[in-house]
Amino acid sequence: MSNHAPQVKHHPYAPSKPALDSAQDFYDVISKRRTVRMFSDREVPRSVIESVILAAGTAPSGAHKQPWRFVAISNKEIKHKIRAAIEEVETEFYENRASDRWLEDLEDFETNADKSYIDTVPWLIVVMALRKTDEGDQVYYLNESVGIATGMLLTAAHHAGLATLTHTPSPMNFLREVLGRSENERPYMVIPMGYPADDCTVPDLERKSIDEISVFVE
Ligand code: IYR
Repeated sequence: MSNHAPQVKHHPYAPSKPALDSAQDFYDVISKRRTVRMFSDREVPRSVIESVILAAGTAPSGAHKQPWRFVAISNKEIKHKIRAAIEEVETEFYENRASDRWLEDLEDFETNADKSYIDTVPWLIVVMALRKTDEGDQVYYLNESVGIATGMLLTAAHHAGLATLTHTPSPMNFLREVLGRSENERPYMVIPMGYPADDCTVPDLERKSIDEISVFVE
C-alpha cells in the first residue's frame, strides 16, 4: 500500500454562530466537565461509547500513524479483575511508594486505594499507546498523539453527558495481560466512563484565570 495520500478539497467546519459566540458556547459546555469518582450503574449503550471513541480517533497524530487503541470493557468479571489488580498497585502506592508531599497534595481529592467505582461504572476504557502500528510501521510523537486523543475522548464523553475519571495506576502493565493485548500495546490511561452517581460530590476547586494560563504576544 502506498502511503502517498492524494490531496482532496478541504471542507472547513463552519459553526452556525459567529466565532466568539461559538467559542463561548463551547467553553460553557466544557467548563462543566469535572473528574468524578462516584459513578451511577446506569447503562450506557455500546453505540454511544463507539461514537465517543470515533471522536477520539479523529485526533491528529505524528505522520497520521494513529498510534492508539481504545479497549472498551463492560464485562463485569473483567472489570472486577481489573479493579482487584488496580487496588493492589494503589495500596502499594498509598502505603509505600507515595512521598508525604504527594499524599498531602492528594488530600483535597480524598482518594485512596479503594476503587469500587470500577465495579459500578458501566464502561472502563483502557487507552493503549501503540509502539508500532498494526502494520509494523514506526510511530512518531507517541505520547503527544495519544495524549491529544485521550483529551478528545474525555471531551466527547462530556459532550454526550458522560462523566470520566483519568486514572493512571502505576505500574499498569498488568492490564495488557488481563486484556490479552500484545506487547506492542502500552497501557496509557484507564478511564471509567458513565453517569455520575445521584449523590456525586466533587472537590470545590477553582480554575486558573485567563491571565494565569496565557500570555499574548501581539
Ligand atoms: N493513582 C492514585 C493516586 C492519585 C494520583 C494523582 I497525581 C491524582 O490526581 C489522583 C490520584 C489513585 O488513583 O488513587
